[in-house]
Amino acid sequence: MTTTIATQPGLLTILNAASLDKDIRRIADKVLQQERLTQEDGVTLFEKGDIGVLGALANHVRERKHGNKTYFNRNFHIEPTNVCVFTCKFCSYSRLYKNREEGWELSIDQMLDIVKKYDGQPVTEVHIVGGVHPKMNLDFFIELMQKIKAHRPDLHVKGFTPVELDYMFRKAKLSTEEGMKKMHEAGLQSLPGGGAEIFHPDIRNQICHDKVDGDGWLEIHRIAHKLGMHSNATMLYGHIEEYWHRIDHMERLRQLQDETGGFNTFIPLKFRNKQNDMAHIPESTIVGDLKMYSVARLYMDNFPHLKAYWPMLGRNTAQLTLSFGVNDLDGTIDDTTKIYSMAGSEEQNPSMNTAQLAMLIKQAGRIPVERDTVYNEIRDYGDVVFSDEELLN
Ligand code: V47
Ligand code: SF4
Repeated sequence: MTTTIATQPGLLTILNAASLDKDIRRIADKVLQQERLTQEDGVTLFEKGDIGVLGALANHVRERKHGNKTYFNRNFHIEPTNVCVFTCKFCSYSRLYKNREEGWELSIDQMLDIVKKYDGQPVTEVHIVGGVHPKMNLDFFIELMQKIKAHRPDLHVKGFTPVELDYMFRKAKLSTEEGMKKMHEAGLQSLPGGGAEIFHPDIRNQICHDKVDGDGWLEIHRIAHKLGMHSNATMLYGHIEEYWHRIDHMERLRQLQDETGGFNTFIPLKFRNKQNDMAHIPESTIVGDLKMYSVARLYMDNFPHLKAYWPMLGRNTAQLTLSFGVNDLDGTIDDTTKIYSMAGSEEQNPSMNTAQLAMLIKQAGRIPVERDTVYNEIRDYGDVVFSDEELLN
């Protein structure tokens, strides 16, 4: 095989092993030559690639793009409601509209109080995520964003998935373009990656048939990108989908990214099976998770960043992902997101202060770098020594 760029000695040893499958060797060569992988290559990586080869290749690409840096940002979440008109089978979080007594819904003032709790603290982003409540309409969220921006103009507002946006725009009888423009003007700056699940209708119709479909999800991100907004993309993996559904999902995202360049980050989300209608499905193994991250890094060649959400994976697996393609960790300060703890996330109290998160990254041999939502670097923590007090708080 030809290797024209500098490769780590460990990677070369692995790739030169006589026992290496010939298809994997061919795909590895493409990775080293920075050639795009086909969908068939992607499925082959899942089916035939062992964890050592996939990890070494993904790490090679990760270090080629980002060296040793691992990004994190300081954000907090607002969850306006857990009431939801939709019936996704994997969801442990939503309470159906008809069972409202079990649900919560926050007023605009209550949500502003959450924002005010962070006054004077160096957070850079608020992530608004929740269920789809029929009474929380476009005007309600426009008012919320205007008030957040009036209170704290420098706070980046990342919020609302295409699931919520599609519902709001339809109710307001607006086209997606008109609706997105209004949200953007009111202060919405980026879209998070949620609601993507698995795009292919064979799977989507079984796990979340009643919310926006794959094409609708992609169209809302396309329009957001055309308005100059950035966004993330997720994939809910490890349930009833097959490998080719994962590749199909990543292919649709890769094509949209070729068109717009508006995605920052890809976030594979591990399906957790507590308290939902898919509880009978076993969760993926740690090896399965690390293979997922590795293939994502290799296949999504036009996505700059690959993010792991540590409260869902647990701290130890999150550290491991940093050697399997991941260059960004999410879930920093005071992250009380209920959507995951209810689904059986590894961390029942998913909060880490900056020192603890930076230390977790350092212990994995990487350099922690604080970023803002669009990956401007704020501070390199490589040489920072934390006190015991900072680490214990
Ligand atoms: O779309 C729901 C997932 C997502 C379960 O963009 C579950 O920075 C696992 O997308 N097991 C919403 N996952 C959250 C999300 C997100 C999270 C962190 C950062 C960003 C970002 C986006 O949560 C849903 C769904 O895929 N989810 N139930 C479950 N049982
Ligand atoms: Fe509603 Fe989101 Fe849960 Fe689906 S995943 S039921 S859209 S809160």
